Amino acid sequence: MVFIFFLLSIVNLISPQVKIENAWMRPANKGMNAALYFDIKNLSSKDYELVDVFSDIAKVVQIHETYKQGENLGMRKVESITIKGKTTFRLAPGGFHVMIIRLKENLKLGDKKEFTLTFKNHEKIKIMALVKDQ
Ligand SMILES: [Cu+2]
Repeated sequence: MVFIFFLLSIVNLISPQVKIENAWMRPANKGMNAALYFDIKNLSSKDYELVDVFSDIAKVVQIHETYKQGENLGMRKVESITIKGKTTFRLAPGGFHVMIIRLKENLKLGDKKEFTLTFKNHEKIKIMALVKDQ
Protein backbone atom coordinates (compact mmCIF):
# COMPACT_ATOMS: atom_id res chain seq x y z
CA MET A 1 0.00 0.00 0.00
CA VAL A 2 2.74 2.42 0.98
CA PHE A 3 4.66 1.29 -2.07
CA ILE A 4 1.74 2.01 -4.42
CA PHE A 5 1.29 5.43 -2.89
CA PHE A 6 4.98 6.12 -3.37
CA LEU A 7 4.74 5.14 -7.05
CA LEU A 8 1.74 7.39 -7.59
CA SER A 9 3.62 10.30 -6.06
CA ILE A 10 6.50 9.78 -8.44
CA VAL A 11 4.18 9.66 -11.45
CA ASN A 12 2.70 12.94 -10.25
CA LEU A 13 6.12 14.55 -10.08
CA ILE A 14 7.34 13.53 -13.49
CA SER A 15 4.20 13.82 -15.60
CA PRO A 16 3.60 17.26 -17.06
CA GLN A 17 0.83 19.25 -15.44
CA VAL A 18 0.12 21.14 -18.64
CA LYS A 19 -0.90 19.46 -21.89
CA ILE A 20 -1.15 21.02 -25.33
CA GLU A 21 -3.75 19.59 -27.68
CA ASN A 22 -5.02 20.22 -31.24
CA ALA A 23 -2.17 22.49 -32.36
CA TRP A 24 -2.85 23.69 -35.90
CA MET A 25 -2.34 26.46 -38.47
CA ARG A 26 -3.91 27.32 -41.79
CA PRO A 27 -1.82 27.04 -44.95
CA ALA A 28 0.19 30.18 -45.84
CA ASN A 29 3.07 31.19 -48.05
CA LYS A 30 6.58 32.34 -47.28
CA GLY A 31 6.66 36.05 -46.40
CA MET A 32 3.06 36.05 -45.14
CA ASN A 33 1.76 36.03 -41.58
CA ALA A 34 0.04 33.02 -40.06
CA ALA A 35 -1.64 32.09 -36.80
CA LEU A 36 -1.16 29.10 -34.54
CA TYR A 37 -4.01 27.74 -32.42
CA PHE A 38 -4.10 25.12 -29.67
CA ASP A 39 -5.75 24.11 -26.40
CA ILE A 40 -3.80 24.39 -23.15
CA LYS A 41 -5.05 21.86 -20.64
CA ASN A 42 -4.06 22.54 -17.04
CA LEU A 43 -4.36 19.26 -15.13
CA SER A 44 -3.20 20.62 -11.79
CA SER A 45 -4.95 22.96 -9.39
CA LYS A 46 -2.13 25.49 -9.73
CA ASP A 47 -2.26 28.37 -12.24
CA TYR A 48 0.34 28.40 -15.03
CA GLU A 49 1.47 31.27 -17.21
CA LEU A 50 2.51 30.98 -20.86
CA VAL A 51 5.03 33.74 -21.53
CA ASP A 52 6.66 32.93 -24.88
CA VAL A 53 6.29 30.88 -28.05
CA PHE A 54 9.26 30.22 -30.32
CA SER A 55 9.67 28.60 -33.74
CA ASP A 56 12.29 28.46 -36.47
CA ILE A 57 9.65 29.08 -39.15
CA ALA A 58 9.51 32.85 -38.48
CA LYS A 59 11.70 35.55 -37.00
CA VAL A 60 8.90 37.00 -34.91
CA VAL A 61 6.35 34.96 -32.98
CA GLN A 62 3.99 36.75 -30.57
CA ILE A 63 1.02 35.91 -28.36
CA HIS A 64 -1.99 37.94 -29.54
CA GLU A 65 -5.52 38.64 -28.43
CA THR A 66 -8.43 39.79 -30.59
CA TYR A 67 -10.44 42.80 -29.41
CA LYS A 68 -13.37 44.90 -30.66
CA GLN A 69 -12.52 48.26 -32.18
CA GLY A 70 -15.89 49.86 -32.89
CA GLU A 71 -17.37 47.73 -35.67
CA ASN A 72 -14.09 46.04 -36.46
CA LEU A 73 -11.89 43.49 -34.82
CA GLY A 74 -8.31 44.36 -34.03
CA MET A 75 -5.54 42.32 -32.52
CA ARG A 76 -2.68 43.15 -30.21
CA LYS A 77 0.24 41.55 -28.44
CA VAL A 78 -0.19 40.32 -24.87
CA GLU A 79 2.65 39.58 -22.46
CA SER A 80 1.29 36.25 -21.28
CA ILE A 81 -1.70 33.94 -20.93
CA THR A 82 -2.74 32.59 -17.53
CA ILE A 83 -4.23 29.11 -17.46
CA LYS A 84 -6.20 28.72 -14.25
CA GLY A 85 -6.02 25.44 -12.34
CA LYS A 86 -8.17 22.60 -13.72
CA THR A 87 -9.22 24.58 -16.79
CA THR A 88 -8.53 24.48 -20.53
CA PHE A 89 -7.54 27.68 -22.30
CA ARG A 90 -8.36 27.68 -26.01
CA LEU A 91 -6.49 29.66 -28.65
CA ALA A 92 -8.87 29.78 -31.61
CA PRO A 93 -9.81 31.91 -34.64
CA GLY A 94 -11.46 35.14 -33.45
CA GLY A 95 -9.79 34.96 -30.06
CA PHE A 96 -6.34 34.43 -28.63
CA HIS A 97 -3.73 33.11 -31.07
CA VAL A 98 -0.02 32.92 -31.65
CA MET A 99 0.93 35.33 -34.43
CA ILE A 100 3.60 34.09 -36.77
CA ILE A 101 5.06 37.12 -38.51
CA ARG A 102 6.75 36.85 -41.91
CA LEU A 103 7.08 33.12 -42.55
CA LYS A 104 10.50 31.90 -43.65
CA GLU A 105 8.90 28.95 -45.44
CA ASN A 106 5.58 27.80 -46.94
CA LEU A 107 2.99 26.08 -44.77
CA LYS A 108 1.37 23.38 -46.86
CA LEU A 109 -1.53 21.11 -45.94
CA GLY A 110 -0.26 18.16 -43.94
CA ASP A 111 3.00 19.84 -42.85
CA LYS A 112 4.00 19.62 -39.20
CA LYS A 113 6.04 22.40 -37.59
CA GLU A 114 7.70 22.53 -34.20
CA PHE A 115 7.05 25.22 -31.59
CA THR A 116 8.52 25.67 -28.12
CA LEU A 117 6.28 27.04 -25.39
CA THR A 118 7.88 28.74 -22.40
CA PHE A 119 6.03 29.07 -19.12
CA LYS A 120 6.83 31.17 -16.08
CA ASN A 121 6.44 28.27 -13.66
CA HIS A 122 6.44 25.07 -15.75
CA GLU A 123 9.10 23.39 -17.85
CA LYS A 124 9.20 24.21 -21.57
CA ILE A 125 6.88 22.23 -23.82
CA LYS A 126 7.68 21.34 -27.43
CA ILE A 127 4.71 20.80 -29.73
CA MET A 128 4.12 19.85 -33.36
CA ALA A 129 1.45 21.89 -35.12
CA LEU A 130 -0.40 20.45 -38.11
CA VAL A 131 -1.21 22.57 -41.16
CA LYS A 132 -4.87 22.08 -42.05
CA ASP A 133 -7.86 24.02 -43.36
CA GLN A 134 -9.68 24.25 -40.04
CU1 LIG B 1 -2.50 38.38 -34.42
